[in-house]
Amino acid sequence: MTDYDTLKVAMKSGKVAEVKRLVDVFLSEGASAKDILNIGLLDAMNEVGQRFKKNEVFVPEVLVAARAMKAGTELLKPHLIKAGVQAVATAIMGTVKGDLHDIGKNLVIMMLEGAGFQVIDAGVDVTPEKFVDLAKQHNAKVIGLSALLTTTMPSMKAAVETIRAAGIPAKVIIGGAPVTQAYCDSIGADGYSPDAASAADLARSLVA
Ligand code: B1M
Repeated sequence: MTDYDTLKVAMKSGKVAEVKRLVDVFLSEGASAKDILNIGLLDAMNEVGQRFKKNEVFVPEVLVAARAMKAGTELLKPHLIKAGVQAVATAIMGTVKGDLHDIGKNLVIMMLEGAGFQVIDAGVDVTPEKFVDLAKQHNAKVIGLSALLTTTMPSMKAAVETIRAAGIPAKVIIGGAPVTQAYCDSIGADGYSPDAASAADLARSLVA
């Protein structure tokens, strides 16, 4: 029998082909897709996230682990659908209007996916109206806003105001290098986190 530790090690070191091979072996041995996802892939991704938070690993390590997780998840998808396994919730994630930085946003997306969310990537330079439209369309429970420029922080405020005015019940979380908890409080967002792993923890706690 294959063991989950072997799968976790392969995932944490970003070995895409090995992760795919092990997922196939687990499936052929009769393991449930839900266990492979939760005990193997999500646990490993969570560990990478926690180590990233403590500066024990850095962006490249997170990116390779996330790529391996994606490859494993793709193989599990049809089995998860058949077994009726649902995502924790849907989250919309985008960089706010006027801002084209997307590396941090993409990391947050990976961590959210690692935490079991279905994530709709709204992209960069996202208008408040687009956040509202996507949240309605996908019945989102979380909307994540990223900004890297002091000049685009006001776009976060505009997004929060537009989302509230439209009556969208989703929790709005914000982050990005210039963003602070004080700014979050001042614009009435539901939460701030300084890094991608904490963003996933925050999102999970807000929908719990
Ligand atoms: Co830009 N840029 N840039 N840039 N750029 C910065 C941000 C800057 C600090 C550089 C500097 O001057 N030292 C500066 C901003 C100054 C300020 O406003 N305070 C700056 C500037 C001025 C600009 C331009 C205006 C430059 C110009 O054209 N004159 C221009 C603006 C374009 C625009 O957006 N309209 C510009 C353009 C660019 C590039 C296109 C060249 C490129 C972006 C490429 C891309 O994203 N695809 C770029 C880059 C790469 C940077 C730096 C070098 C790196 C940013 C990055 O990706 N960091 C940056 C300087 C620096 O940070 N050293 C800089 C890595 C990433 C993982 O971190 O995005 O902070 P970050 O995400 C973190 C956390 O912040 C958090 O999680 C992530 C990881 O844990 N986080 C969240 C992010 N979003 C979150 C959301 C959450 C929670 C956490 O909840 C939803």
